[in-house]
Amino acid sequence: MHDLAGADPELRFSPFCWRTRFALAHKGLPVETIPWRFTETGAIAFSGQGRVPVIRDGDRVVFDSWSIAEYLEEICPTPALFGGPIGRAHALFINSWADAVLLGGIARFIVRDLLDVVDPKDQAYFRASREARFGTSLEQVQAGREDRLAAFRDLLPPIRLVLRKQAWLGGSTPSYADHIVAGTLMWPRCASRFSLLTEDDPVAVWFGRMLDQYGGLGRGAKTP
Ligand SMILES: N[C@@H](CCC(=O)N[C@@H](CS)C(=O)NCC(=O)O)C(=O)O
Repeated sequence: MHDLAGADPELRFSPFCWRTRFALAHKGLPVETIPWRFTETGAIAFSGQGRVPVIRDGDRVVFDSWSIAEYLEEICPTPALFGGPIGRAHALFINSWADAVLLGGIARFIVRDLLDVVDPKDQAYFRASREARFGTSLEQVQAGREDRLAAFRDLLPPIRLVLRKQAWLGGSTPSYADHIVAGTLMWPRCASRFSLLTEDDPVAVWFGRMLDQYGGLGRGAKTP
């Protein structure tokens, strides 16, 4: 698996790669991760596109975290990531919500911090591409973040309400829905020292339990 890394090759902070790491661990499938930097497009050219995660399983190459989850479910049905077509359809909603709402929300708190952890050879590309996306400097995007925390936390009631009724987004055990949201929260955890959640937030408590799943895969991940 080609996995986004920082200047420190042990620092892995891609929210999409973390979704895949959790899904592979859920299936009990061993994985060798290969650190990848933004400007190393040649290293994943074999996949026909320029983003990670990319996995190679024998002759099969699969990219895009959602497609990888579908592939893993096909080759290794148990333990399930989705629990059937309806579960998969619901997980697709979570994936879209995480991409459209959570990632964009989190980016505004950590995008300048990311510049400090990406590999020096990636820094110019990272700044230019993200500043073009936001239409302003990374410093300006991140400015005043303490004042914006309450609005970010107000995005999370859909998760809190579910966790009030059940231990995991997947019900009595974690499912790919848990991997999507936890993978997304691995991004700020592994790229920044800024805390988005209070310790007593039910989302933080659930995330703590996710960090301890799969032999403490998330808990053991390097942080800045
Ligand atoms: N929809 C893709 C998104 C993958 C993606 O955007 N990955 C980022 C790393 S977090 C990337 O490779 N970006 C390359 C770039 O920005 O040049 C997925 O779910 O895997």
